[in-house]
Amino acid sequence: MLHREVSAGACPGAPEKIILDCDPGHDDAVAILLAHGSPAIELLAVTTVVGNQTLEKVTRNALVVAHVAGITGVPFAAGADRPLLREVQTAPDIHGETGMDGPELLEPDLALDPRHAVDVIIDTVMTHEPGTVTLVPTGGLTNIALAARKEPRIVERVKRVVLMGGGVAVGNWSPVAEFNIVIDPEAAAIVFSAGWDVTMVGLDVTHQALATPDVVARIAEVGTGPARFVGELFEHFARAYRDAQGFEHPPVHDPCAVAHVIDPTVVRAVRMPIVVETTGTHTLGMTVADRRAPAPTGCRTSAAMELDRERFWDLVVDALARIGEPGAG
Ligand SMILES: [Ca+2]
Repeated sequence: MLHREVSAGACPGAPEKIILDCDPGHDDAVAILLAHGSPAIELLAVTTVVGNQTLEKVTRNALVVAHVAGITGVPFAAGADRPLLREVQTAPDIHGETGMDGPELLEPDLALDPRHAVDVIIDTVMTHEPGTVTLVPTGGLTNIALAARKEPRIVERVKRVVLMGGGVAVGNWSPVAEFNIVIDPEAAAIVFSAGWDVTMVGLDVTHQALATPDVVARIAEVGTGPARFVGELFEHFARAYRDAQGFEHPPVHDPCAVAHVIDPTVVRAVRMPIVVETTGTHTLGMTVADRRAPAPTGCRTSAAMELDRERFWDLVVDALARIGEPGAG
């Protein structure tokens, strides 16, 4: 816990309490590490959802990351193993057969929380002060939608939802739809329209969060086990994104949502109405954003439009440095 003490002077105010709902996933792994290592974040729980790979695989991967980073005392719980209505779609082209191809994935020695992820989300929100817990989904929105339906009081009780997904007029799984939204568009529609404050950290910014060689070098310089693990993740991720989507350097999507919670000036969002297309013939899963200013009174949705790339990677490198070498005392 040394890094928490070191951070005390550098971080004014109490850390933001978050629940990270994810599908690790290379970029989810970095999101977990950023949340764990940042002094501005208190990680209350990590929950998993089918997405990049099957629920079983992404849950195992989440525990692997916890083991690598020495995360203890944080509940990890498995959630939905399929979308609300649709068939399961995974992303082996990007994330490989394990969902986190690249590093050696040692058998994690951590136990899962016995509760369903949806109950962990509900219990955590309901046992904390109203307006103090931020939900940070970085996978499909199945768990979050189910939690909002099972315990509607969480909608006014959470501080806000900051999700990685969607994009303003940009897609990756279709010309107009992003993976996390299109794999469960009905769940996304529930989450975007629930009435809580939703910030969409989408492809508009995450396609700027590229793991370029200078970033890879900075992470390698940290020189610890977790940093080497990220380096090995990025090697696979770079190859996969080049082959599957023609990217010169891979976009590291999910930590952008965590970065927005840490510092909204690093990932800047603009308020605008956003709805999710659930019936379009060619536009299923599109996040339809109305950029006509001004946003109507009472609009509760925002889209991240601008990334301070330098400061974003500073946050990631700093978090890794603070995590240090788990188990090294
Ligand atoms: Ca993800």
